[in-house]
Amino acid sequence: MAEPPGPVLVVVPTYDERENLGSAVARLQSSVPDADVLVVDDASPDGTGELADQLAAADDRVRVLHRSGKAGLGAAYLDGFRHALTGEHQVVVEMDADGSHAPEDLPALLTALEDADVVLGSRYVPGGRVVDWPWHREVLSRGGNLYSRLALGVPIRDITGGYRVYRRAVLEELDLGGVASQGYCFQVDMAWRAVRAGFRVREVPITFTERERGSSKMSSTIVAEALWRVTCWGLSHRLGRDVPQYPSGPVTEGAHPS
Ligand SMILES: Nc1nc2c(ncn2[C@@H]2O[C@H](COP(=O)(O)OP(=O)(O)O)[C@@H](O)[C@H]2O)c(=O)[nH]1
Ligand SMILES: [Mg+2]
Repeated sequence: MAEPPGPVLVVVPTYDERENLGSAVARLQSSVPDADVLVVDDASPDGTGELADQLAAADDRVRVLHRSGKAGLGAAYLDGFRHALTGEHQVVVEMDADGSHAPEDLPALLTALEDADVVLGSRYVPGGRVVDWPWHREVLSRGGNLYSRLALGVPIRDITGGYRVYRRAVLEELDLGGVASQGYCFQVDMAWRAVRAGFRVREVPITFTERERGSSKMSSTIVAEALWRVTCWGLSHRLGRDVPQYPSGPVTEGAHPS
């Protein structure tokens, strides 16, 4: 792994992940020992927040942000990012707690940051894989990606994925207060904002493995929000209110203005 451009913070949103959090953190620490972890828990009824507190008490690299109730993945990440920007971390990672995002893939994502500002872990570029996902989830994911790609006109193969790495400057520059996405379309929103701001966005293959324990928080409300928002963004883009230039290919190399 090439040295990342500074200290790394991995933000892990949790809702009822008590059975998964311990092993996700342990795997992360053996894969990237220097990384710090911020668990963002939405008052999980199963006690994930208390487990996170125990992990934090036992290890300086782990900290916890407790939120008052379930308010969606987007809101949890936004709080996590704001917290990250109060510290010294130069690299901020998004990773699920359920084991779907293999911590063993993180060194490759961090290495790709050498010539990128945002690195997306991608299931749908050559070398990327999905393991054990029910067919309807894969159809939804591939359909969501195809629709987003066509609506927004971005050549990103996996814009909905939630395993990614940001340089601190990206989070500092993007207007996080203007991000209204609550559910999983938060991921599309952030990538779309980064591309429009001219940041270099790269995709790196990952293996995504369906969770073995606990249950998914995906819901029809989350799908509806994504469909609605992506359609609105695409329409305003096509109506010419918002027309960035995109190079083609799986790697989006924007020219950041600075
Ligand atoms: N803090 C917080 N975390 C959430 C929320 N919804 C989902 N998550 C977490 O986000 C990650 C991805 O959710 P998951 O249910 O596995 O989605 P799936 O992989 O698309 O089925 C997991 O770590 C969840 O615990 C939420 O409302 N708040
Ligand atoms: Mg999952």
